[in-house]
Amino acid sequence: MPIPKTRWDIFCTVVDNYGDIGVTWRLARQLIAEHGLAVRLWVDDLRAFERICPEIDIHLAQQSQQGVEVRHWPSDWPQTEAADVVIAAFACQLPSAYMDAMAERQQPPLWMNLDYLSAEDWVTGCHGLPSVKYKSVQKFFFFPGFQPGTGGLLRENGLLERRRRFQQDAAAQRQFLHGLGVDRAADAQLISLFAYENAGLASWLDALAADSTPTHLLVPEGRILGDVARWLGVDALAVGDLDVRQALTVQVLPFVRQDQYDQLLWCCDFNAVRGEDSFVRAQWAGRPMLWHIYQQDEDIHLDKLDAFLALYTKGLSPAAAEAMSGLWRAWSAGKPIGEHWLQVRKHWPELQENAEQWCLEQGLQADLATALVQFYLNWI
Ligand code: TRH
Repeated sequence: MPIPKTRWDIFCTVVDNYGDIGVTWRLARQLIAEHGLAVRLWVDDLRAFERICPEIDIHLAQQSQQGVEVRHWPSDWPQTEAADVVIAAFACQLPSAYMDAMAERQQPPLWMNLDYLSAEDWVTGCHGLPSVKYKSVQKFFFFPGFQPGTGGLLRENGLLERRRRFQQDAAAQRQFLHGLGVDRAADAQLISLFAYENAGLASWLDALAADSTPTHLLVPEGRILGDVARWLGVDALAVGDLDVRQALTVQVLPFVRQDQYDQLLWCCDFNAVRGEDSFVRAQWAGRPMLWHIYQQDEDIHLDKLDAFLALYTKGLSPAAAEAMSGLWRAWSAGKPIGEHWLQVRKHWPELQENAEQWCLEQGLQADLATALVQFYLNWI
């Protein structure tokens, strides 16, 4: 059913890092490109936005980027008409004047909270349920997820086909990597490393350095660089630095634009990712991966980690599942992972197959943007 041309407002507060803006920026673009909607994206921190989209002018209150009307979300809220659909990303609190504007509309808008991603079972039961009400305006929970009955994952049309074509095109990969200053040795495995600070890193780098297979480790600049520098025995690292220790070549990359980051994941044999958005993108890369989960109070992130592992490893042999789970749990706890890595290497072909199979299975679900639009159509 074609969707009427509606206006959508997406609100994003950047709590920290890049996941909040990463998710909402992808969503806004997809709603426009694939569903023909008019989307405003309200962001309180344009500097974080600029890191993943360098065209952003951090001084502008309003600008158009790839069809998205990007608005700086100022502390003194301007009088604004409320949209037909309002998405508060990750439980952010809307400006009270905007809430009043929603309530004043003749036809109240559809108001949704786009929640954090979790593989836990309870998500299926809560997705789509009504939440609080403000005057006449009802808010709904919208949960992304991996299982039928959730809101699914962000996945643009044709993404998996593009990814496969790229992975089959050695010249395109070489050219892309060359653009980042990466010259991959033919026999080296390529690994990308995007993670929070992690005391377990040294043991992994020890294992990679001592390995008989050479590794080229690509590290986009960010929070893990201090641990990498310590292991290398250097004071600091900067973009472009390249150091070799035995079988391991470590190279620091610039923080690239979001689309390029996808391509980087597609090039690599193994991707260490974190948070939420890079975690999902590594799944679409169809390659074995390692997740550094975002830490939460009272260790509730560990339940999320186990819930995902239970789904992700269900197609694996018990030995491979145990190796993978051991690696992931140790990494997210900041424990040494050298031994776990060696275990995982024993099951490599199986893990590669599983990564592709998982990607295919997830690709059968409706994507998150389509699920949001469908939710709206059902609601009207
Ligand atoms: O940056 P993250 O850790 O983000 C988040 C936030 O901390 C958030 O508050 C928290 O709730 C969430 O994690 C769970 O990790 P994430 O989600 O992977 O976001 C990183 C974004 O940065 C993602 O969109 C990919 C993008 N990126 C680039 O565009 N270029 C790069 O070079 C790299 C390394 C990442």
